[in-house]
Amino acid sequence: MANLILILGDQLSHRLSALEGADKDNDLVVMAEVHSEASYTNHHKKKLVFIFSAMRHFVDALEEDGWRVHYQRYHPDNPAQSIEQVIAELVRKYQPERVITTECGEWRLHEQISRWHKTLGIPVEIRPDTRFVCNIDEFARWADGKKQLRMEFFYREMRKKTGLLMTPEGQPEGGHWNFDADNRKKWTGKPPAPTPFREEPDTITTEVIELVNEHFSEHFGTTDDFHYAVTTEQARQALGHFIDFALPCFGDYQDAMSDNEDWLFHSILSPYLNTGLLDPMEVCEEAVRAWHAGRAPLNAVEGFVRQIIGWREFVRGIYWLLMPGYARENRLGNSCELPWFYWTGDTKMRCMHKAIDATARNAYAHHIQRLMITGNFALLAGVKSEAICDWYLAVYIDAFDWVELPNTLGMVMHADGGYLGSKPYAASGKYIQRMSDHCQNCHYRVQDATGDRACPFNSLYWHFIDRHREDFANNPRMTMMYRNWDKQKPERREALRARADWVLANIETL
Ligand code: FAD
Ligand code: DLZ
Repeated sequence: MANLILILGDQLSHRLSALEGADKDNDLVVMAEVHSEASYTNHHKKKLVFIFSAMRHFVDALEEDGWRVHYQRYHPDNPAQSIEQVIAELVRKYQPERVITTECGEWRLHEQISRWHKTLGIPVEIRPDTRFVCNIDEFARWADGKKQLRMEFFYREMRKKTGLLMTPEGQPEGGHWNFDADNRKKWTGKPPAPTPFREEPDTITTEVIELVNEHFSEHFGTTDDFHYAVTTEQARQALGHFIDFALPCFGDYQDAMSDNEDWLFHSILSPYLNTGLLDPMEVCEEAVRAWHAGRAPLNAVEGFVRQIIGWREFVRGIYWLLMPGYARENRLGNSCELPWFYWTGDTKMRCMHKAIDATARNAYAHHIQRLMITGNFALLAGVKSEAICDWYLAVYIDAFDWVELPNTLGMVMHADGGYLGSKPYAASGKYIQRMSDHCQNCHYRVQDATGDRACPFNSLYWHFIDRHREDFANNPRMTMMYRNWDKQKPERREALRARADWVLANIETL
């Protein structure tokens, strides 16, 4: 045999670089469901179903296409329980010339694979992951010499590089790079939010659901009502569904939250993008086509494209630029344990309950819930970075280290000292009230900052500002917050501190 071609569970693309130029008659594609990948975090049960089912469907498609595939289905008694053990077994059995693979999405596994030439005595060729618009070296060149990295400037480079939403003269369509100012509307039920795309489980998915329920019953969440796409064809239908029904309002309600709607106008495409079922350029081009056809406004399409060729590429660049040290950053010195209600949703804070409950049911919460509800609370309470990062890695169907870590540690927790974001997204209950209808159904009173029923976000917000004066007082984007804090009467500041101390001491009871 010539080569082993290793394809990981988040590399399910027929155009994967590892497959380029391969010899279908002699090379062997290797894919494996293994305990080590299924258990490095407390993966949501729906994430396990999604990955295993998508892997199984992908193998069927490869075989139909004439590839020879070695596929290991999960069983707790399999002798090989890690990717490395699977490869080691096959190296012994077939003595291939080399292992070919595509850059993986996580430092942990990347380190292991990079050592296989020593540990397994086999040459390993790691090819660049061409599923991204910007490769790792290109990002490093862009970042070189910059003190702070700003997504907005990186995004403009990606717009120029891809030509997306650019005029023939090289100018941004509509005369602006960014239409975010138009994208901050509160949603009050109209227009109605579309029902999300649904794919009912087929035989393969049903089998996997049984497997996950049997062997991963202790994992977070539920397999009930699994309806995600598990093939490229289905994921393309999900993309079409988004373009037809949600994209037109995506921009307007991008920052909105609702007590009654889990998905609002979001695309729910991240699981497919992150596993290779969809290609980012294909997705953006489809959205731009909708704009050209007059089926979606520019603020929506630009906002959507920015998330994908801007934020998504930017966080990946930062991950590979700064790992492995990045994962250990905790610059705000946080020491609070993750409150248990992050796992149960059992809290009287309505917004937190709603975000965590949706997460447990769907393995999904939209960006603003992740950033401004569960993330904001962890930031204000000073939860340990490692603990909150591990939570985000576990609970979402789209969570992979390269994208989860910079979003959580950098964007939410500001634990990297502001490398990713120029200021922390700290916000009081007022923001949640402005962007949602949660507060009107909450046990706590959003208009109060002190007293037994005061919204915990309010006093925690001021506590955060107060305790991090040294970190932020000189940040020009935070000047106003310090001015507001300083101009409050000393008794008021004491009362806010006391309420926040109580909240922190009794966090499990909130
Ligand atoms: P939409 O709102 O429809 O956005 C369209 C696409 O843009 C998404 O599918 C996604 O691919 C991309 N995108 C949007 N925002 C970001 C972003 N900040 N970073 C990277 N890509 C982005 N996204 C993940 O894919 N995996 C994660 O593990 C993840 N963890 C997160 C953790 C925290 C604390 C926060 C604040 C954000 C995280 N995000 C993560 C980013 C974002 O919340 C999700 O990509 C988005 O909610 C996915 O839902 P959607 O497909 O409906 O997105
Ligand atoms: C997430 C995941 C899970 C749950 N299981 C597997 C698996 O059994 N086999 C596999 O090849 N990949 C799996 N994955 C995806 C990997 O964890 C992912 O490739 C790495 O974290 C790098 O992003």
